[in-house]
Amino acid sequence: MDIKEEQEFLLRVGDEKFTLPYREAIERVNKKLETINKTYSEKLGRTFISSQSSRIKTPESCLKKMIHKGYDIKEKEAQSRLNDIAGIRVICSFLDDIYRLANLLKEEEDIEIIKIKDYVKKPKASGYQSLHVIALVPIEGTEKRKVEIQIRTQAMNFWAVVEHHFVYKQEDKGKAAFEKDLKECARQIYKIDKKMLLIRKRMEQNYC
Ligand code: 0O2
Repeated sequence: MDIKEEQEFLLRVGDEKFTLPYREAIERVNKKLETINKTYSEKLGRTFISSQSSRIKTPESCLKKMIHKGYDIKEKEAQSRLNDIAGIRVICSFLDDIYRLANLLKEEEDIEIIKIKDYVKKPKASGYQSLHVIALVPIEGTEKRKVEIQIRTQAMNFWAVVEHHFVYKQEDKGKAAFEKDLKECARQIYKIDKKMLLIRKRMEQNYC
């Protein structure tokens, strides 16, 4: 491990020069999401996006991922390899809203969807469910940056936040004791999400 190389990487990736373009890309997508939410909440007669939040990945977290993936510890390598330096999380109430939103993002002309990871149809081994949309977003000049938009239901988010804190980010072996129960909870959450969607559809037929 080259400590000097790592320290330099941490400084560069934490520098405003590196992070500013990502902030611009996030701002651009956030604005799009706000417009989409306004239009579709009116159209659907209910809240479309319950909440949205964003973050820039910390230099330490970037470094950890680069080492884990075996990438060269270089700022340019981080920019081209890491999809989630800029991350936006969008929470919807219903399963079908996840795909509705992904399709709406595909229709946006100035952003290019480069990858979709469907952990709703195919959850991760942990039980993690979410739809990840990776978009290439233009910023000033000819520059572009990747933004990972994680779209999930409120129920999926409840699971993911708890699991992220107590298991996903933990290194100790003790976490194995919770994995089975968490997987079972993730399965129950999927069932509940499907049931809530059916109930909503029945209610819509009833009232509309
Ligand atoms: P953090 O701290 O949340 O930022 P890729 O190069 O895109 O193929 P990557 O990024 O490992 O490889 O892809 P993946 O597996 O889709 O994971 C991206 C992000 O999804 C993770 O970022 C987490 O935010 C989330 N995630 C993935 N798996 C799990 C899981 O099992 N549990 C929870 N709670 N979240 C998960 P980071 O950088 O790993 O972490």
